[in-house]
Amino acid sequence: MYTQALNTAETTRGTPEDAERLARFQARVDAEERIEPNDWMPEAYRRTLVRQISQHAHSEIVGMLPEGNWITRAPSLRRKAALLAKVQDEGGHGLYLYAAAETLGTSREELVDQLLSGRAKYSSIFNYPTLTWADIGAIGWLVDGAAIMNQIPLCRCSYGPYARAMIRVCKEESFHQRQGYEIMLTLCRGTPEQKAMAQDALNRWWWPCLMMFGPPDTESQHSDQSTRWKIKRFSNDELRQRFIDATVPQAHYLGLTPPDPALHQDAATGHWRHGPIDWQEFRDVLAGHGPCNRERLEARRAAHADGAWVRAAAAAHAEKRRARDAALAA
Ligand code: BYC
Repeated sequence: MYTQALNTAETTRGTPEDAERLARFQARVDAEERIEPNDWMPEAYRRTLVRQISQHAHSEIVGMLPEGNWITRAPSLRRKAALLAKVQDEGGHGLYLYAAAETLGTSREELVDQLLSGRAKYSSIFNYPTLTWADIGAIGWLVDGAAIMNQIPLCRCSYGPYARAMIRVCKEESFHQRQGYEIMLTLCRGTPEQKAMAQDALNRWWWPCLMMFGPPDTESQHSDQSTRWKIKRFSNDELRQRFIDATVPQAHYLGLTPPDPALHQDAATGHWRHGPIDWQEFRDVLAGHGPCNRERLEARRAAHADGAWVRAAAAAHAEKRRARDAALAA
């Protein structure tokens, strides 16, 4: 339905009416009004949102895998319960986000198909392995910490369904970040071996976390337009800097050192300045050559195949209800 409405709008591209509609749309965005699913929107705005929201949804779903790997090996019942809840939260975030993308006229099946066929992107961070229990602490502290930094501004995104979904997601991410930091704190106050494990996890996750924010501003393709549409409120580099400024003192409190010999605090501004990021590694991971890309997609494909009977049962149930309702209405 929405797609049809949008296609009709697109066919008038270039006419004075279309220019006026575009100007009205931009004025609404500038006035901080929320754009809702039934409102007119430029096709490029719709496509940008479907791209970003679906990549975000895929990231949540694939993001369940590295941590899911440790549910059976969590060191205590309490740790296991918290990790299980966290991974379930991520599944829930994926579902909200797919639902938000569906309000833009795409179907869940289409989006899942894009992920499983390898055509869709998901966050680079989830292509790294979780080798020790400390990685679960590091993911909560750093990956969820980076996600919060990126997602709090998305609560003010111009597209209503995405912005509203982000409010609950951010509340849950904030609990995830705290539980991760608490795991790190426990390890850092433990034996020298446990502290070394925490440092090793920080060494492996630090740089990939900085890459989560996306390419440097000079290379970001979508930032300018997304900022004009108030989908993005801050640039990739601005959010990366905020994350570093918040996280370096937390690392120091743990007695850990980020693996960057060039990291230093700018005396004039107080900002922590980082050394060069290996953007070639980022490009390789995006091109499918990260340490776990293949494993992640295989796991998702297997999960999808294993769930085929659930989809078939749900479809049969829905069909039965439809037939019963039709019989009652007749
Ligand atoms: N990984 O022009 P740019 C989470 C792509 S947190 C992979 O700057 P944009 C979670 C980008 O998509 C992680 N791809 O793009 C946390 C674009 O490719 P296409 C998910 C990346 O959109 C804890 C190209 O590079 N969070 O889920 O303006 C536990 C050029 O980039 C990455 C979100 O998705 C990357 N790191 O800005 C469990 C938040 N970075 O589409 C789960 C919402 C960039 O042209 N997304 N690319 O082929 C965003 O805020 C923005 O999309 C980004 C990129 C900041 C990620």
